[in-house]
Amino acid sequence: MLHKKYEEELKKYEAVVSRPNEKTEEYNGIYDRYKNPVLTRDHIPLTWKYDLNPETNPFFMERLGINAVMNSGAIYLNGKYYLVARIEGNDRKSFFGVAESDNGVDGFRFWDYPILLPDTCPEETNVYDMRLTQHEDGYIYGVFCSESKDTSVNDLSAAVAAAGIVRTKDLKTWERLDNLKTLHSPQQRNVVLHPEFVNGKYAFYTRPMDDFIDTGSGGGIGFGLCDDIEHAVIDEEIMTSTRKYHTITEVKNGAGATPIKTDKGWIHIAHGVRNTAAGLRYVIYAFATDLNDPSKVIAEPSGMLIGPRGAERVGDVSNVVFTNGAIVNEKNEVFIYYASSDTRMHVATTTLDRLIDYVFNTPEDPLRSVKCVEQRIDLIKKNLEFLGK
Ligand code: M1P
Repeated sequence: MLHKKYEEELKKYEAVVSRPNEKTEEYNGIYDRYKNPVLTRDHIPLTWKYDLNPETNPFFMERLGINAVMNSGAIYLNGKYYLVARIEGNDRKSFFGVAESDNGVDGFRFWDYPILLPDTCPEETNVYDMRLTQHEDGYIYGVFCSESKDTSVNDLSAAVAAAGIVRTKDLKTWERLDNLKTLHSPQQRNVVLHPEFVNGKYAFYTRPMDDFIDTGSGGGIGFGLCDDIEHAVIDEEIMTSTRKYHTITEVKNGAGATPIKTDKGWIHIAHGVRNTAAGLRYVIYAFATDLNDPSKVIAEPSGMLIGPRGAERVGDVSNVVFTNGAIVNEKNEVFIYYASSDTRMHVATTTLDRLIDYVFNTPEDPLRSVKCVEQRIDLIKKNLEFLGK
């Protein structure tokens, strides 16, 4: 017989996963936010946390609790919306699970089991933040952070970040390939595979780092080519969107969603980090690169696209929004999936036309206050003239 608490908790779980979502009233003309997160720790099936047998779990206790559900890769397949979420157990270790929805804004349910990646890296301690790329070679690739202890220094917290690579055709069977090697960057995180071959090669957006937390000499989001995806090695990394003084990317930035192809260029939705007295602040920004040379930035709107607001500002790592997945469906509706404060997942929706307009017609950051005021006065002047004042 099942524990009576099971029925109660199951009802709560069903209420959360079947809760309809709706847009908030916040308006900016660029995208809509939603009232409810799309995935939280409460979306984790009870079977992942409890031992349901009253003989071995008489108090109906969580045996393997879940702390957070966040940074998710996203893909649209056969009319369904899939998130490959980063799920963090109470033990701090992250792993991946597939959640599926019919409409992309609510009803996300995890499949019965999380993803068990092939255990090919004995030194790997933690995995997180998978980016999904439907590549023109026919595979869906997942590129994620593979974290190991840094044994070269006498510091218990020292770690090394590398880009792990897996591939699949159905999100069920995953083949693990060699981790990406970048010959001139000691560490890598936030690596994204470009969906098309570039000059006949696989192309990656990278994030060169000297250290696990500090990017050090890493100047921004890099780009590099490799011949063999099964043993991927990048020699030269060139810079795309760079870090800039006194901007939202001053401390670091990193590629997010797999770039979206449009008539005007590849649209990238990435994250930028600045430092504050309250700690690092992560926001989401966008830029575009050339269709024929996806490393060449051709537009970069000023400032952030999405910043942490309201309840999003609070969580395990507060004042953070982070994206590693977006979907464009056949109606050219765009779903930007983002996590807040390393705790839960949200969606912001827009259309491809709006996103293109935002990326290509929003002025660039002029980098100095006086120039920003001139930029704004120019806008006000045009508006007042338009209003006949
Ligand atoms: O805690 C905020 C984010 O920090 C890291 O991002 P970055 O590599 O740019 O510093 C990542 O670990 C990410 O998972 C996390 O959300």
